[in-house]
Amino acid sequence: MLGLSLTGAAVLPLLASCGEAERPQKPMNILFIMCDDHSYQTISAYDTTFIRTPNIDRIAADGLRFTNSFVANSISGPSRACMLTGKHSLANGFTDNSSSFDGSQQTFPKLLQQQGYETAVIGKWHLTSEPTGFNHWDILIGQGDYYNPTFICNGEKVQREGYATNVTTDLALEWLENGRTAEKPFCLLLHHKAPHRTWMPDTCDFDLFADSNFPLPETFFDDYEGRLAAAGQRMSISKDMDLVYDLKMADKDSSIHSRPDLEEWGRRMYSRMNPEQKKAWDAHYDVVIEKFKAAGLKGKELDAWKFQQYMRDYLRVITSVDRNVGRVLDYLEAKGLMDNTLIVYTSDQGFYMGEHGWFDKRWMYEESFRTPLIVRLPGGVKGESMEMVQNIDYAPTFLELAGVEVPSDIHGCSFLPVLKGEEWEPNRDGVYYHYYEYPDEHAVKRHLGVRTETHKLIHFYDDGVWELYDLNADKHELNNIYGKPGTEEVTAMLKEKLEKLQKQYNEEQFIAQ
Ligand code: SGN
Ligand code: CA
Repeated sequence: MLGLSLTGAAVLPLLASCGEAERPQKPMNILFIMCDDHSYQTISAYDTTFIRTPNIDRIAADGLRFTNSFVANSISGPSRACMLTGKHSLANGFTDNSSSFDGSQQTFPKLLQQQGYETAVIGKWHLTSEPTGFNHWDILIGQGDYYNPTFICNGEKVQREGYATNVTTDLALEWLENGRTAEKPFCLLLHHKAPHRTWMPDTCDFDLFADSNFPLPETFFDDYEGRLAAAGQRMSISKDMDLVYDLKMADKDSSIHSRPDLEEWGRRMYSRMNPEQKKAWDAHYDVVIEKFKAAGLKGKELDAWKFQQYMRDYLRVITSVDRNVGRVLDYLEAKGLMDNTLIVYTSDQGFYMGEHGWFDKRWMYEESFRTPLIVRLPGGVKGESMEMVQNIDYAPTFLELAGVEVPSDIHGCSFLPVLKGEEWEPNRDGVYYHYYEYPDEHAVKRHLGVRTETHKLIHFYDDGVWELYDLNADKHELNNIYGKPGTEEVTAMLKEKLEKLQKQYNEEQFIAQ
């Protein structure tokens, strides 16, 4: 027997349909789909400016779309560690991408296993140490590759032919069909590499968006006035997005050059492809390269071209993600699993689609602090939620759903009541954020802060610089009003909230003196 607790509203639905009213069903399965760097701006359930994502929207149509969904630390490894543990970065020990996850600590997959769940992680892992708490794991190495990626499957290296998003989905479907024990509830972490830099599309998607002309974000030519850290960053589409590496302008007579190390990396990624993939790649990019060379763009025209080219590839990669999400949903439908599976779609953080002139993430500014979160609970509410949830809340939500008592050392707060349309009292007043990775290639200074429904206070503590934004009056966060007359009261109130949260999360050492 599974030793499962089947009491309480947490286990939905309790009764089987089709006249099996006497026999309680097993607890809800959990399918946790996560992409890497997928912006909410490029999911049509959130925003239709750039793309339609009909399959991700299928989850939203039958579930809840969180508008105010935040991460605790906007970068891959740390974000994943926050999700697994339900704890902020300092407490879980994985503060930046150079860390190694201490796999001996408590995680939600381990607690689910103890409750009788079968657990698996397939795709991007990015936590350096080997996964623990999983019956099955098949992970990409580090960032993983788009073409013919190498995985580590339960400890064994395996290279697999094909495009990462398709291959990862194949592996997930194979595990669902033949790998798991059908009698047990499952928890599957299906974590894609896509759409991480350098946004390499699948060969079948090259023709998409070829004639699109995307609107430049209002803040594309931001001058960073009043924001010292933003002015010092290195993630600008204009200055830092590489023609050869990021935008694939490696011409055959080598007349276009960029940063030598990045050119080398670009060549390495190309060399991973098989002859057929290379042929399709060349047939597409060679034409774009010739047009680009003939145009001889400079200055703002060149910047705008880079933005268009970036968006085209990024959106092609998203198209493949969406198609593969559709394959998984079709499978669940065909197998009758939709009524007994919680489906989550999210990203490890948000991403800049040219806002402030940027790509990448890391900042506590909205585009990277917010992350898409769509959750379909069978029998749960549908529509949009404005509750301020955070990725440390996923673990306690899954645990409550499974009927596991949430350990008291978990920082996050289960939002299962929100999914059921009930009142929600989170265990915090405001959302806390802390980013640690400096120095780094994108030169984002360490910072922490608190966000409420109306304001955001950020402390770049290595430089003793504060920023304050009124989110209602200044949705693009262009006007830092810290220290301006009239802000004394709101600043004091936010500093108090910040200090309280730092104490709650045992981060006293970072309290500003
Ligand atoms: C790589 C990327 C960076 C990116 C980090 C972190 N460079 O280093 O642009 O910020 O990953 O991304 S790349 O040349 O290797 O593409 S994360 O989402 O995995 O944390
Ligand atoms: Ca990421």
